[in-house]
Amino acid sequence: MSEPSSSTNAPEKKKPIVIITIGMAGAGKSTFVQRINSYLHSQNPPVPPYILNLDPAVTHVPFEPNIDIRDTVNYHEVMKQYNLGPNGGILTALNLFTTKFDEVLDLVEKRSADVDYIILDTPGQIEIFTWSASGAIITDAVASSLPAVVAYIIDTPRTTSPATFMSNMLYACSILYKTKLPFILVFNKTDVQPHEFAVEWMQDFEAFQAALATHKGTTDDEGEPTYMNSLMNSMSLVLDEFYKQLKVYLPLSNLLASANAYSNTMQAVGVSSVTGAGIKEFFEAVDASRAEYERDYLPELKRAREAREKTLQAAKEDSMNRLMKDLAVDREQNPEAAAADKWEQEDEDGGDDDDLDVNIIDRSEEPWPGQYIDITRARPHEEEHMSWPRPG
Ligand SMILES: Nc1nc2c(ncn2[C@@H]2O[C@H](COP(=O)(O)OP(=O)(O)OP(=O)(O)O)[C@@H](O)[C@H]2O)c(=O)[nH]1
Ligand SMILES: [Mg+2]
Repeated sequence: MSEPSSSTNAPEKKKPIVIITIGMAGAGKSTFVQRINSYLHSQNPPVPPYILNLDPAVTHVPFEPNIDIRDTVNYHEVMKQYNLGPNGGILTALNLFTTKFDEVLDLVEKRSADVDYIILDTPGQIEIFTWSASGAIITDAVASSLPAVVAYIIDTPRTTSPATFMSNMLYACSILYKTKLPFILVFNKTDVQPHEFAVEWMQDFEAFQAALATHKGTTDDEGEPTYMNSLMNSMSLVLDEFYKQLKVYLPLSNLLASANAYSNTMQAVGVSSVTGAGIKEFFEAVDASRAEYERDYLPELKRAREAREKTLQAAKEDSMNRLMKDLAVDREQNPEAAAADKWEQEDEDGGDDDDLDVNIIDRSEEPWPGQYIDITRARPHEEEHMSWPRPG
């Protein structure tokens, strides 16, 4: 009855896509987040993103985060209270924050009608996010409710040596396989060092082999190839498989039209967070990732959920069967005790099954210590300034 355009507009609003920035310390993650933030604000009309800062130890972030881990957990207090060093402190702060991540997700989901991009800036020490339980919980929680993509930030000037380049790519490879999310290799700082060498190495296996051969340290004093050389050669064969899925975004967008046609898991783009070069291409890669998330990640997620539910159901049935068997054996062995066990009959008129049901329901309704960790109540401390994130 009403105009079709107005009635279809609202349901057609795409879900926002979550950009998870990950990268080695100092690769330029925060500067990159600032750059994409200002790029999105400068669009016509502006599309302000929703930003989460997950680095508890940072003293200054070059953007205004909508949710900031530092509002929730005081990193210095955590270090003091738990007697931890800087990395343990960051990890524990992230763990504490993760216990309340459901509330964060609620806030994010509430805003998803108004925003197109949600950006996560992660702690400087890459392994704290990529190899901790909290990092995995946050990534999975986000990716199971919204489309998500990993932006792997690479410090291009620092990866010009073949060995460093390969270690960085192996790390990228491990994160890709761990998260299984669409992946964008963001070669940052191209104002200092253009990333063409990296594209060549990824696309031309022989070019990388040639670079390896001339690299110092790959031959010993007598000119014989070292152990390092043969290790790097075999590693580069592994990476060649990883690169096969690569699509490279060049600033010549007419090249992209044909490239978009084939399926891929990984994209590469060169940017400068300082000058803003390549940011447009980065967003083209993000848009392509949304389709990939829906095509590859979502069905896999559904399959995993169904499998988990089946396993849970089977485990429940199994433990119930074992409980019933144990009860039967118990009664057989102690007929007197079973007869004297009047509690059941007094308490409940129904059969055994009903009695068990009542117990389960009672337990689940009662709040019990392991059910929910309230960090503010669990460790009351006057100096612990934990407050809850303010919606932006
Ligand atoms: N020339 C140049 N410098 C950059 C670029 N991006 C970041 N930087 C510099 O790299 C340094 C580190 O940048 P950050 O954004 O703090 O890096 P980060 O990855 O967030 O660092 P941590 O969170 O501490 O690991 C800063 O001095 C930035 O100015 C870039 O595109 N070009
Ligand atoms: Mg940072």
